[in-house]
Amino acid sequence: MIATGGNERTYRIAVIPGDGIGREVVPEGLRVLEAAARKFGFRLHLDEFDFASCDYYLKHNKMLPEDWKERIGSHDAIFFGAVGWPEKVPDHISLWGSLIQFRREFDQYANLRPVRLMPGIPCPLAGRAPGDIDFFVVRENTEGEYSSIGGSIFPGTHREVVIQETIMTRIGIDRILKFAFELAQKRPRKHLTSATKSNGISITMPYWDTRVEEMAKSFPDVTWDKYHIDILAAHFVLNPDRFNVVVASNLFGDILSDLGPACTGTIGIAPSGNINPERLFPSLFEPVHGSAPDIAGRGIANPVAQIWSGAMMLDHLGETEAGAAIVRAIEQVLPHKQLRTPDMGGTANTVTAGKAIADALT
Ligand code: GGG
Repeated sequence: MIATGGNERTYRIAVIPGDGIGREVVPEGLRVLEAAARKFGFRLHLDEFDFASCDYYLKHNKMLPEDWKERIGSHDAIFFGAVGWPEKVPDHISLWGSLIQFRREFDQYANLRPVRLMPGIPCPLAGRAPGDIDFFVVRENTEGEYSSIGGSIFPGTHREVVIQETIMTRIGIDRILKFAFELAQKRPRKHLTSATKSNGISITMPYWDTRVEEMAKSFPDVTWDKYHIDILAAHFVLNPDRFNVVVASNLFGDILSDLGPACTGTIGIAPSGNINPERLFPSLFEPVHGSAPDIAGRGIANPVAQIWSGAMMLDHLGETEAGAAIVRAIEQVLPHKQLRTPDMGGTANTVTAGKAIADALT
């Protein structure tokens, strides 16, 4: 935060629209953030960057400039759109060259992903009303299955062998479990669910389970249970109302945090925070959805996930009232079909939906 004299608080935000619909939803996120800043008496100093996009890669043969850490590392937060355009750059190159660098180098080890049934959105599960589904997926964000350690032998022959390691460290598991237990402790139901696959993945996953048992001893007021990921996925669809905080490895957390919002009607509204809880580095806020090249440029992308990610960013920066007001504005707008985008059965375009939320801020 920059102290600007008087009572005014100024936050320096690195804005990275990225690819595809990221470039359409980020402006709507900024529209709402700026409306919130005016209303709640703080300022946003926005610096926009063109890197971490496939067009940048096509020009420079890399996703990020050499000095990217210096250029965004002292900002208060990063507001990110989406990355990936497989017809331009293979997905693993664009993802590993950008988002995963940010998560690792800025030690954003906690990926916080709310799943909530919002008013007005047709829920694919019968008999559920807003309030029934309201939980968080906490995804480990810096290790696990996303290791990039491995290799191949005999490439291109019938004897080809391809190996990729999973990394689980005691520090890495303990810190994400502590984050998740602390979150569960703050919520009324004080319950935590851990997802593994300890019968099939016989070394790393049972280790994760033992660390959960150990960590739980420090949180006697939090109840907890554990599931294998396969049956947990079934419960997400059949009984999503039973969850409160769900903690999982990098890959499992990524899958669950698409599945959860899909059970509430659309992943187009799902926000996320890639958090460095110690605040040694900027945290990054982005929609769970990707760049959706198939609908990019048509003006129909749902801006809600980006706008809600902005609310999470304000909450993280200490502007909790402004963050809560944005979520309320989203809840007020969504019941109106003419203000929702087509993925939610509505008729609005991206800009109309964004403006409606900015106007609804109270
Ligand atoms: N805003 C989300 C985004 O751009 N996602 C790209 C992606 O494929 N992410 C995979 C991941 O988070 O593991």
